[in-house]
Amino acid sequence: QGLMAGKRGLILGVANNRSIAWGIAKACADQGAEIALTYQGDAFRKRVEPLVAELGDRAHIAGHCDVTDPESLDAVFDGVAKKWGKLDFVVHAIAFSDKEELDGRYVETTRDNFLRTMDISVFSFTTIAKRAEPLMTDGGSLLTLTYYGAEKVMPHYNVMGVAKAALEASVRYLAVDLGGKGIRVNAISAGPIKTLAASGIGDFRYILKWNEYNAPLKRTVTPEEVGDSGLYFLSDLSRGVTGEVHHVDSGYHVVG
Ligand code: 0WD
Repeated sequence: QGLMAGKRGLILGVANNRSIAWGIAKACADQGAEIALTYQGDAFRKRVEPLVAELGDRAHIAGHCDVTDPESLDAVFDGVAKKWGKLDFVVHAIAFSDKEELDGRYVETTRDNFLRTMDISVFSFTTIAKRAEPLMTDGGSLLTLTYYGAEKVMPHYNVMGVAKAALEASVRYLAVDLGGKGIRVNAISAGPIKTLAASGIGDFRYILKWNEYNAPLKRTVTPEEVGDSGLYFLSDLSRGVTGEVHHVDSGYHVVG
């Protein structure tokens, strides 16, 4: 029963119960999807296990996955192939940059952190799409998370803004590559939400307040709201939509 009945999907990037990926996982499970979640290392395993238990038999853990370690990605996709034999959707909610460089000037970015940020936050989506493609035998939906700092200069977002611009371009190229197989590729550009990843961004509380005062809806968004919009992209409701970057930001992008 539900919009996601019969659909099976892999969700990467749940760190805790405030993660955007968790908002999406709940929305999909509520509509009947079966979900596999990954965690990054043992520290996150303890956080993710009780969340998976909350979803009952709708969810299971697909294992440890660090996107900088291709073997861990292979293991996760092998596991999914063995258990399900196919895949209907994948959510990529992963990004990383050195906290020291999410403050001050973009021009100071080091080569090491630039490459690492691009690897974890951009290339990972492409390599995940490549691994998902052979499993999406009835078509499918791939979804990633981006931020307005890709389009406009936002304070302290720095190298992550450059990475998100590349991620949004990847969405368009992947949409063309995979469209012939009925695989759709989209991104949600979420407004600022207080999560673990966001806590690394300098002056984040100020950014939240700024959005609250200036966004048309006069408030910030929640992981549940991003989850409900995610449901649209992962379900057949959006079957005619691909290559899209959709803002779920209380409308901030029309004024910012
Ligand atoms: O305001 C926000 N929170 C926004 C977040 C606004 C707009 C977009 N986003 C994006 C983020 O850039 C990211 O792509 O949403 C996505 C999800 O982020 P989140 O929900 O805000 O953050 P969080 O709950 O921390 O989940 C991101 C997780 C990591 O957590 P940490 O706290 O360690 O950064 O991504 C995972 C990790 O669990 N992650 C990795 N997973 C596998 N391999 C890796 C890696 N190498 N690095 C980070």
